[in-house]
Amino acid sequence: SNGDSVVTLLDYGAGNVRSVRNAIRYLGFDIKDVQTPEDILNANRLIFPGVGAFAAAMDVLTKNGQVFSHFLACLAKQEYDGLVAAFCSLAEALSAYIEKDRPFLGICLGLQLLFESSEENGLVNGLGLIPGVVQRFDSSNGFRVPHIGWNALQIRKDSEILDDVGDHHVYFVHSYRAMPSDKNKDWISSTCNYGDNFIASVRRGNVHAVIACLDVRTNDKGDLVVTKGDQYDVREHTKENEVRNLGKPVELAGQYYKDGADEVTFLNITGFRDFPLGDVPMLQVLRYTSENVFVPLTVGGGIRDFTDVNGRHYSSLEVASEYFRSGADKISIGSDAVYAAEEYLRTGVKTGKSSLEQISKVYGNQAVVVSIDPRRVYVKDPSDVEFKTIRLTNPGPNGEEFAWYQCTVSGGREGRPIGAYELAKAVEELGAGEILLNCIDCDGEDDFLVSLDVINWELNRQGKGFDVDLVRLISDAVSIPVIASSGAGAVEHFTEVFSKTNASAALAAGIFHRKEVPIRSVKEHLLNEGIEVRI
Ligand code: 1PR
Repeated sequence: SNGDSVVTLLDYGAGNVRSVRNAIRYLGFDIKDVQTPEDILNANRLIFPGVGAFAAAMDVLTKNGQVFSHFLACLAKQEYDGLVAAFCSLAEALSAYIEKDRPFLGICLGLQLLFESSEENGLVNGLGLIPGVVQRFDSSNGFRVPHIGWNALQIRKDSEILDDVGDHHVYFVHSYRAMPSDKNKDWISSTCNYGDNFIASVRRGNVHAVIACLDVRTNDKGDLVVTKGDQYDVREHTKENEVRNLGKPVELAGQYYKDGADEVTFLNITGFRDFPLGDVPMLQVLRYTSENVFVPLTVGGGIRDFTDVNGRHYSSLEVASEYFRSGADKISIGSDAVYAAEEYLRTGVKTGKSSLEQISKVYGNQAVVVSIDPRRVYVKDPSDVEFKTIRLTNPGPNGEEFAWYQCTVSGGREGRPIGAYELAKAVEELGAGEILLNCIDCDGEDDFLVSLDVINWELNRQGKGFDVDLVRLISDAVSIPVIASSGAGAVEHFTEVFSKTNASAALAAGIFHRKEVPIRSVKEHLLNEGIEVRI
């Protein structure tokens, strides 16, 4: 019922795809046929066994697949994703689906259509996702065309889908192929030699990342330390009430890099009240870390316009530039993105002046992460609130079946009148390239010695896994990558979030700092569970 046993099949009626249907059923899956572009957007996994000619296939794909009655039905049911799909073609839905890095298998023409164009029927544009032109084999060198028969693949990069193919021999029947080039080399997973070395398979994306996060702040002695909160409270529950000190930022980042972290994130958690450019140690942490850590480094905290005590004004772009100059690959905006999204939703105008818009304009979307710090608000009836609610897997303390996720600023101190769903969609439009999705309810360790209140303890989600309801809501709402964060307590939690949601990466802090679970174990577990990771 949750779609886990279903494979969506894009059969546009041009040929025989029975063997593909049989194979899917043999593997124990049910088949859902694509009827509308919306079926593509809603698929959990999609197979496109292209058969026939390039031009005819593109013709079908680019026609508007929707009928007016479907549009009216969506309108009546207030299914707005359906409304969007009503205006898009199968080709647009397919491109959006693949660009979102959702599970996709294209076979034969289903692969060729991803290229820029094909010469099969004169020059016809393809979906343009992979650089290159599909051309006819050159028969002048003595090789018969079409190329028909079994041939061996030369594996170019790990592609587990080919591992079980006997001796890497597969059967070909085709006259057209795309050739490897500098522009598409990152895509190629295998080639085959038939007169020339053509592209036999491509593979990209859908590799999940594990990110180590270091929340950094100055402790009461003035040292910059890695700390970790419980639901964002970073002070020890002792008489001294000190800031929890879990180590030195540069050392820990280096350690996590060696342990196999795919990315490292620093969050300067008091940046909202301090001025980051005055925080020279933080910039030094970045400089030293980037000398030895060769995975992407993200830094967040305090990215906003600021006027110092001498009246000198610094723009958020200057703050971000200094972070980039010091070694950051991406910057992350928290509070300021909430204000920008609120204003955008209120006025409907993109002013271009927010930190988010300015930084993404100069450094590119891929360099701008928006960090969301939502808190769950239980409601009995979705119509009680103006924000997007979800039906909860685990009901609330008073049996509430719904919740919305309220965005906060200043490290969770202030709740704002905007939900995580509304924020995510707005910041995507304003230029965010990625979303770091925290959840205050799930953050940190479940310290039940402190919370002796039994009901609270039972409801406590800390260390019990990512908030799958929330991650699913947001990762389905936007087409930029979403990093799931908060609540990881065991290796299984990573598998859960990757298998049940469209998160591209998962971030954890506490379990790594407390040395409960090494990063390597997380990645080995994911690999054993069939989830692709970089080892
Ligand atoms: O608002 O632009 O100055 O950015 C401040 C940044 O600092 C935001 O990204 C915000 O998330 C972060 N932040 C502020 N206060 C805290 C705090 O903990 N008191 N930390 C804080 C956020 C949350 C996660 C954490 C995960 C995983 N930390 O990043 O690492 O919840 O933890 P877990 O695996 O132990 O559950 P601005």
